[in-house]
Amino acid sequence: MQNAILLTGGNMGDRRHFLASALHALAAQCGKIIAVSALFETEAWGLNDQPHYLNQAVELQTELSPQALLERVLAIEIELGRVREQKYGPRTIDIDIIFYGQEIIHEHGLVIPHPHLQDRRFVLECLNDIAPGFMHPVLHKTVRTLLEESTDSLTVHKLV
Ligand code: PH2
Ligand code: MG
Ligand code: MG
Repeated sequence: MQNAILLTGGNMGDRRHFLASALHALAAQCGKIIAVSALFETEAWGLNDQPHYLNQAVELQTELSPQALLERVLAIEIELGRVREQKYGPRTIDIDIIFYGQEIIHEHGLVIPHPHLQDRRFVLECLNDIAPGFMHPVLHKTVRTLLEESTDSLTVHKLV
């Protein structure tokens, strides 16, 4: 049994609906939901000529291995109608595994911790909302510290 932290996001269609559907599917298929962050409205990272995203962090307790969790998550994206087009381009739903306990994994298609989380304010703000004291197993810094040190200037707004 492990605690995994995932990030959901989307910037096409009814964003709240897609994030709520992803949360529901994660609870049904991947494990027990331990914590859910607020919704954050975030400026698009990577390709800037696209709508703002909604992002949310989800912590779950799971019996699935990291590989099995990734398979389920990719299947949920497809169930929810995701079509993969452009890298960093607009999407209805994206579900990324950010942390899997303190495990460090480098496999084709599966790198944990997520290799860019420390560069992206939109990820750090969502994580900080539910797990500020979580220690990054490679960088040996907490989420709170990574956020304090972030130089990403893209806007992130917590929705109430
Ligand atoms: N996801 C991306 C690329 N850029 N920007 C924001 N704000 N939020 C995302 O979830 C996001 C992004 C690729 O997965
Ligand atoms: Mg992503
Ligand atoms: Mg993804």
